[in-house]
Amino acid sequence: MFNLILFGPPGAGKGTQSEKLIEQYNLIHLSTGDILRSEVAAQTELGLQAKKLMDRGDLVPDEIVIEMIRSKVEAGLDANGFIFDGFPRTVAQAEALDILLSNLGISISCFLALAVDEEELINRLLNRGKDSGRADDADENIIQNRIAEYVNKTAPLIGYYKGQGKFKDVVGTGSVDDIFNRLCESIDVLIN
Ligand code: B4P
Repeated sequence: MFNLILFGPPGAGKGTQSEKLIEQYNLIHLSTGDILRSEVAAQTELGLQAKKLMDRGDLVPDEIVIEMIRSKVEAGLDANGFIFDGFPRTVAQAEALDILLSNLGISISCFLALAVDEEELINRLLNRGKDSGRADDADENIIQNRIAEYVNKTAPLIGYYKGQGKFKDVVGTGSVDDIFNRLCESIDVLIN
């Protein structure tokens, strides 16, 4: 299996690029943001709990997202591989993912990090907020909180995956197609 973590700060384009990568490489897309938003839309107990945190731009507790991912991975083991989009977001999530995958006899193949500067991130998210209906895109203070959560809790994953020799950074600015081509170049080196 080829198992990719697509990493980056909020608004880096993880969701945008994952949509294209799953087509190109026939992978299963696992976005914890999308899964959480579908729980919110279905008004499940988990969704109601998560909504308050997401609307403020805070991370949802590790135990919740780890359990969500566990069931999706176990259900998708006959696929070519997975793209993890927005997960892991803390070192505890990364450690839990390593244990989950190793118990299933698989592992992360690479960790591609989209690099985008803060001004561009804020512009993209405010822009999406105009018509997405997402409360976490509507207000610059909430976006700043999401970026702070990223810096404090998520960015340490770069060191974690560098330690495993799986880290590769990719310029995340420019056209969607240019960024996609850069990601494909990094992936093709690994799978060919
Ligand atoms: P996510 O849904 O993961 O969202 P994201 O970080 O906002 O976005 P992404 O990087 O995917 O950006 P996108 O492609 O959409 O998380 C939302 C919330 O869920 C979190 O704040 C947290 O509360 C919770 N959550 C999720 N996972 C969690 C976890 N593991 N643990 C705890 N909590 C968790 O792109 C953004 C915008 O930029 C779009 O409008 C897009 O069109 C635009 N764009 C993309 N590429 C562009 C380009 N090249 N040029 C210009 N614009 C571009």
